[in-house]
Amino acid sequence: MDYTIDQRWTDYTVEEHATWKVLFERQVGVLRAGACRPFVDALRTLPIGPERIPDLAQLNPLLGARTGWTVVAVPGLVPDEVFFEHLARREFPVGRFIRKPHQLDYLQEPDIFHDVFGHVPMLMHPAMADFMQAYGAGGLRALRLGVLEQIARVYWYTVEFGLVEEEGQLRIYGSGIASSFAECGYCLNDPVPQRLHFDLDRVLRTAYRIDAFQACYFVLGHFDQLLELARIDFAPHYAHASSSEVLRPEARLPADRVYAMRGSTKGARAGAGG
Ligand code: HBI
Ligand code: FE
Repeated sequence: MDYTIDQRWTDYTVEEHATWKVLFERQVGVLRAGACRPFVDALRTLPIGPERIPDLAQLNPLLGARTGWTVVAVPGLVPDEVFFEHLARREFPVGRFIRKPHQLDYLQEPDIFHDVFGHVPMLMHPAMADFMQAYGAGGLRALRLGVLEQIARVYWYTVEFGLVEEEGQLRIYGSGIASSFAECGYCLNDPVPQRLHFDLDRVLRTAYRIDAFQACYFVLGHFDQLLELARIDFAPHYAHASSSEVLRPEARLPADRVYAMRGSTKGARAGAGG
């Protein structure tokens, strides 16, 4: 049982399509300036628009041709093992349902807006495509090794809440940010959260919040870093993280490379406080 269901696209109501439209239009507005180029370009290429909830069957030919990924519908959250098995097969499970009008700003479970608008554009990127598959295989292994919490942090701080350097600016590629109206501005411009250069060992031991804006974002210098993560053996890194204390997201270490200037990658430096 892999939890996949029929999307039953024709069953979406007029109200549900209208919810999609509200979400889509306000998100495109905030992402025009803040999203990385691959995200924006893929969103333009894919049959994802304001007027209707996307039909997964129409996404798959393009996605498949570009990176070999497919999307499948599921009822909502699926067990970790099932989720990882899908990813390891280059299948991304998409929650079939859409949030209710009173949940526009936040809901805990991934719905079709988060999963399609947030995740699918980056699945068109070859590095993200390989990384997500490796994460699925690595997740199955992490379950056996008892280090699920650690590997989940890598997913959280890349796929869900990752930032990337682009033309000397910070840009959004994480789907948890890209599908959130308020966090798009917050992650780039607010002085409160810290933005640290991505470091695997640092990320493996950094706890995260699921119920508030992130206190810490990790920044890739380049998407090729995801290919490197897809290739390496995490085992020695798990061992290192297991022997270190877990860090709160607000924590700052001497070795952290901090992005000091708001919205800019200028001033990324090691060791600075405050
Ligand atoms: N199921 N549908 C769905 N989507 C997710 O993002 C998801 C999931 N199940 C488990 C899960 N994520 C995470 O807990 C793992 O990445 C650890
Ligand atoms: Fe997600």
